[in-house]
Amino acid sequence: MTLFSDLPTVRFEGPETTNPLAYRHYDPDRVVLGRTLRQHLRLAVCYWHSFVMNGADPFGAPTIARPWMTGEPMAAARAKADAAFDLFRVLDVPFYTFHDRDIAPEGDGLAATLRNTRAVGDYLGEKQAASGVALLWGTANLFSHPRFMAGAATNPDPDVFAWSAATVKTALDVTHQLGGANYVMWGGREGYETLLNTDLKRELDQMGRFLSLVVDYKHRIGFAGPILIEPKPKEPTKHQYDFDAATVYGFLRHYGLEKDVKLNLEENHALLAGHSFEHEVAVANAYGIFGSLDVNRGDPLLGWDTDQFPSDASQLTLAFHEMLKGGGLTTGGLNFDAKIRRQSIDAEDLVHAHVGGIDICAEAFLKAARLVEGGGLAGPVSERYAGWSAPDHAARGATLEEVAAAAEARAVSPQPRSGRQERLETVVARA
Ligand code: XUL
Ligand code: CO
Repeated sequence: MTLFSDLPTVRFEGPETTNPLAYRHYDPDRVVLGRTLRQHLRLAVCYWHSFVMNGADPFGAPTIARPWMTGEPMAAARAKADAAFDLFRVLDVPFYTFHDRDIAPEGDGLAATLRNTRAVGDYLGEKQAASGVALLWGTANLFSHPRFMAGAATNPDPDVFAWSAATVKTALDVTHQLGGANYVMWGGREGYETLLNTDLKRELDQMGRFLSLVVDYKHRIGFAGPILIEPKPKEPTKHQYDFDAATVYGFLRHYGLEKDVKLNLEENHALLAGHSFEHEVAVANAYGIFGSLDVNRGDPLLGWDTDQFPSDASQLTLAFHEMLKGGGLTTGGLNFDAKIRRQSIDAEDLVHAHVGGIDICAEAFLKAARLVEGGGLAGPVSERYAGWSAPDHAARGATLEEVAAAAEARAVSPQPRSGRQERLETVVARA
């Protein structure tokens, strides 16, 4: 028996249903743009917020108690896994994600901790085989324990760098063993509070070296999926090194890693960086490093990472539209890196949160697909740039003098043309 045993699997009942635990938009078998919604969306439940989060905040004690939060730690880890896979069954999601510390407890020292990770990894393998649920990505928690307070790869203490390497090696081994489609690295505390105590160039070099070691190892063990960096501009450190998609691309180029590493983009991280979610997806596509999405939202009135479930399709539609323009998801997926609020203490709150979030994703995706199918946006964009197919000076290899001569030879000066923004915004609103 788990907290979710009594709940049936949530099914698609269509937009008219009054059943709160039914999907209105997420019909997993519906075919759009040549693939089913299940194949397009590749939905994933995250372990940490759903099964580890206890509602504690800086002002108060935990509010959320689950059966697996007490007792012998390894038995509790297995009970947590049983409950997790039961929730995946209820939601009918194809994927899940985890940090090593979400699935298994710290042991007494490094070797014991790594043994715990591997042991629960074996147990998760059995759960996957029995359920058909697959691992979208694994990752390592290199930020919660005090040893990581000054960073993991960027720590001034080389022993923390080595400890982190051992931790990632095991998390990647377990992800590989479980057939994980990607491996994620969010730069937890890779950043700084003040330059007064920080050698920024040295820390970037350490981070570049760490990532190179991980990429080399991934190739040696034959892990086929990409390594994904998850950009975030601030929190927990004042200045995170993986600020946004463009910053990470510059970093990857500098250390020669742009072929092996892609991005896991998160909606509210984009907003915290002063970008829209769709901007980050477009930048990743432009550089060929789009990987996966964390689809949790922020709150426009709060300037931090609230990790809320999506509740408004319009916040995702344009990001999904950019994603579709780039060909859609391949190894990546849509991960709910989202948590219920502190007062949502019932297990059923987790179910409602995911059902609502999944439906919002489906609604936004279907709208994005209609925008692609309708061509109402693509046409005007190609028209806008149509002039570039004609002139000689557009040819690659033309020198500055040749481009200048072409401009001087033209009799008329270029004519301004409307950007048609409002017309296009209306196309989106009406899709
Ligand atoms: C933190 C965050 C992480 C990553 C995985 O803001 O998004 O949970 O998704 O480490
Ligand atoms: Co995230």
